[in-house]
Amino acid sequence: MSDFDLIVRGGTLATASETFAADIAVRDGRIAALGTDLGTAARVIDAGGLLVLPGGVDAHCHVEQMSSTRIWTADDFHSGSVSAAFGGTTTFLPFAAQHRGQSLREVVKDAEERCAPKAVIDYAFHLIISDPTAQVLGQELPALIADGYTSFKVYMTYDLLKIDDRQMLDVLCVARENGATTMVHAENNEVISWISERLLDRGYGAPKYHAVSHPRIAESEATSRAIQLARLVDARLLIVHVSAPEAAAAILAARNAGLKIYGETCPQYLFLTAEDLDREGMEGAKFCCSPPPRDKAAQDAIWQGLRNGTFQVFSSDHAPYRMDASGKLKHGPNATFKQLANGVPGLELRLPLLFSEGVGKGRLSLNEFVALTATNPAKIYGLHPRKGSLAVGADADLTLWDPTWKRTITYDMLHDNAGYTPYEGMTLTGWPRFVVSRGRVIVEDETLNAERGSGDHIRRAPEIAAPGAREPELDPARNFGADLL
Ligand code: DUC
Ligand code: ZN
Ligand code: ZN
Repeated sequence: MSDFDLIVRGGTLATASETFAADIAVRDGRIAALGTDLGTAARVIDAGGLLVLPGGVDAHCHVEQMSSTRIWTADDFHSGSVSAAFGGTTTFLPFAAQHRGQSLREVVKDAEERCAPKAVIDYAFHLIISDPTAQVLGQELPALIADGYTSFKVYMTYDLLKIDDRQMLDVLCVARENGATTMVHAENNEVISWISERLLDRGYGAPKYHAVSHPRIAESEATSRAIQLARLVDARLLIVHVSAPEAAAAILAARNAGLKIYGETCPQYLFLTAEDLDREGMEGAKFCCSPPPRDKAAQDAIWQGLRNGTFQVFSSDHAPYRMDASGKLKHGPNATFKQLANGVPGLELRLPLLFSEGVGKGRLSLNEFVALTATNPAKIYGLHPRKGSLAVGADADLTLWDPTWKRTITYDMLHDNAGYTPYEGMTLTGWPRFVVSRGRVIVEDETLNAERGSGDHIRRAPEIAAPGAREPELDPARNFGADLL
């Protein structure tokens, strides 16, 4: 009889704050001991030369979700979670999306029933609120928050999803009073639709005009407005998928002013530019997402934001649509930019991209990488310390990372259903060798070993803050934006 189920021996452990050599022992799906000479185990993994990281937490992905224009994402909860696992992510937070007229409770039930039999990694759901009726605000939302649905996204753009400022204030107040976090897609809808109409009137419908119709000013104006609305009612707000330097600056200023404002960015804003939308024919449609990728200088500003405390969370915003009539080209092979489903895939490459180009190229420390991709999202969304940490008692969710493994990305090596990757041809150094979810080795030798439905729904609890309570400690040593002085 062994002491433990699993020992990971001889690796270098990295958390959001420390890097040290230790073995990890696992029992009943949890980390049972950290140290050396821990005893015997049913299975021992030699992690010599590998980094042992908390499994990634992807806090923003659209999986088995129908868009407001009734296009389903290419991934269901099986393919999406498999793809995430191969990329070193062991927990994801997809959306249970409300379309206007729907009951939130039914939306949640539907998402859960779809996900439970399919997911191979653990999960929790954010809500999307597009119809904040009196019934939703007064009854459904408070009840769902009490049941652990403690985060929700709202949109300031997209005709069928957007809420106005008054509705936003209502949602922020319900979030504050019930201990939840609001996430916002911040782009000015009037600016986008005004430019779009003028472009289309003049016959400019190619994919590249998607970027023209979503200018930086639309993003920064909405970001600043959202921050002021949250400030007015003292609510916690996270700005998702930030691409514009001016929006990043507004977030940083708000954080330095002590507001409960958080920021998220994504791979597409580090590795793609608006020029990608200008590829031959409809190729550019593969890169159409909102907000759109900007330019090289904006990429640099987003990297800076990852270092200086503007962004706490690095998510994929995985929104996979195939390049056919089921997805991006629902409106035909010559669809205008306004008719294209918005989104790019990214669940599987989120960690390898940030590790290779961030840690590998000296832009981020290993500990910052762990904080951005696992620990901070777990803390902000109420999953910590169970997820996002390497502590005794935490779930044994581990990614055993080979920092020297060099591979060139081709779509064939990935496991999602999008049919393409925007990152085709990039060579990255640093990939996961083993992925462990609650003590189960689910990826090994580039092979999946996980049953459909073996992922668990991780229940969260609302955070009822006492008056004057502090926000989660993410990195107390950080001097936000000191590099800008
Ligand atoms: N924009 C969104 O708001 N959601 C999904 C993907 C995208 O591009
Ligand atoms: Zn969005
Ligand atoms: Zn999104």
